[in-house]
Formats: sequence, C-alpha cells, structure tokens
Amino acid sequence: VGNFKASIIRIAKRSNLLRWLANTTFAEVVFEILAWNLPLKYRVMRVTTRSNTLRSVAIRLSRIRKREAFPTSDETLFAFRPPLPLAIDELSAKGFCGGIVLAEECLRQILHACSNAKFVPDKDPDHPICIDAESDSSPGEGVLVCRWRDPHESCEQVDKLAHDPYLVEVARRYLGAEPVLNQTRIWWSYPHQGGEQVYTPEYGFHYDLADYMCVRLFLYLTDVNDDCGPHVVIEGTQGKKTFFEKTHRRLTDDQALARYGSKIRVLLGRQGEGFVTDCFAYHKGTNPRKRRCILQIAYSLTVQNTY
Ligand SMILES: O=C(O)CCC(=O)C(=O)O
Repeated sequence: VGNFKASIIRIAKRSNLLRWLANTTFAEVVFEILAWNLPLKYRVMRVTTRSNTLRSVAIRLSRIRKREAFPTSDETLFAFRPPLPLAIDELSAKGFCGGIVLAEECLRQILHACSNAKFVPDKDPDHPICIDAESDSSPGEGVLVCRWRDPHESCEQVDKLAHDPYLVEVARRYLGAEPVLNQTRIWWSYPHQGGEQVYTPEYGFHYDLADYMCVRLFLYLTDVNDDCGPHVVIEGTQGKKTFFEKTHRRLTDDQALARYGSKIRVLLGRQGEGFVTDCFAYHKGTNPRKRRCILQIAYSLTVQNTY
C-alpha cells in the first residue's frame, strides 16, 4: 500500500486539493481497494476492519475456525513477565501491558545477531547496511529508519522468542484463537530534523490495520528514556472506533493531546525490557533525539504478513 500510495501522492503533489484528498480516509480506502499487487484477502481485511460491525463478525468467524496449534518451545526466554491473567486483563482494559524482561543470554545473542545483520535504510532500500550500535549518528543523510525484516527467519533466538510459550499464550488468550505469526521486525530509528512534532508515518500517532486483531511484543534493544524515541500508547483506544477515530487513523500530537491528553502513556525501558500492545490502539514512536533499536513480534488472527 505504502509504495502505491507514495507514487500517487508524488503525482498529486502539484495540486493542493489533490494533496489534501490523498491524505483522507476516503483516499486510503480507495488505494487499498486498487492495490492489486496485494492479496485480495488482505485488501478485504483492510477495508472491512474499519467497520466495528464487520470487524467484530470477522473476529467471531476467525475464532471458530479450526487451526493447528501454534508450536511453542519448552521454556520461556523471559526473566520477568506479568502473570498471564494480569497480562490479559491489562491488555483488554488498556491496550498494553508492560513489565516484560528478556533473559540476559537471549538479549546478548540477539544483539550479536543485530551487529552482523543487514538493515534496510528507508531512504535507500536497495542497499542494505550493517549498523554500528555504538554510533549515535544516522547511517545516511535523511535516513530515519533502518529495518531488518523477518529476523526470525535467520536469527535462531528471534525464532525461539516468536515461539516462546508465555508470549504465544498471551497472544492465544488475547486473540481468543490460535495465533498466526503476523511479522517480526527489528529496526533502528534516528532523529528527524523537523523537531518534536513531526508527522512522518514513523513518528505520528496512528492505529494499525494489520489484521482484524493483532497483538505485538515490543522489546527495546537499546536503553530508552525520553530522549530516545519511546513508544507511546493512548490507553483504552483499542476497542470500537468512533466516527472521528474511523476518519482519523492518524492524529497530530495536538489532536491526540486535545482528545486523549490524560490517557497518553509513554513507555520507557532499559535494554531488554518490553511490553505487549494491541496495535488497534493509537500509538506512535516518538521522534528520537538519540537513536533507538527495537524488536517487534506480532501475532494476529488471519494475516500472515503485513505488506
Ligand atoms: O517505533 C515505534 O515505537 C512505533 C512503531 C509503530 O508505530 C508501528 O509499528 O506501527
């Protein structure tokens, strides 16, 4: 959707009216219907999940469909984790749950894998690069994000983590069905020179339509304080969407503050600490003043990958 939309937006840039139209929900839906390069099932999900009724029907239908059990390993890789019932209660009430800490040895191995992996810079996707974890500066001019897609396919520890019995059980209970591995990602984020309030797809409030339901683990792979682009969630917004929310999948910071000021939660953490979130809740990565590395493992109801 991103590439297709980006090329249309490039064409439309010359006209203010077209530029405004291209950023509306209406245009987003049209782009999604027309994005013939994506599987039909995915496009149907992207359109129907915007309706509270259709989404809830789709969730119910997915829950009654028989599926093979998601394979899990014997032992958890988390040194600390909230008890399962608490994790599910928090996720259901707030849309996120913290207090998860990765075991030191697993963290060490993932960091080692990161130091050898090739990350894809957003500005130059054809030239993947190795990232120097010690360097604070962006690896290229204007580069905001460098991604390692599907690290579970080449890193054994990430694969084990994706099959962690605790994590899979959280996903299973929260989704109410056998989960599907939706995607894994590790990425570095770098400062955008636009200052505090920038609205790039990376750093603005939004909710994701990754599937009818999707739950994600985020683990910080660098220490994250207020300067390092913490993940931010708007508590309690993971449920049914109001008309305003349906037509504003993306929010500016001012809109978020005005509507949900007291519910904005900034999730700080040390290297190896993390949280699970429902990606249907409004969230964002803050524009960092110092680079940040994060790992994400997402489970969903039907969709195996996010395009
Ligand atoms: O980088 C972050 O903390 C936010 C990531 C995000 O918005 C997303 O994965 O949808």
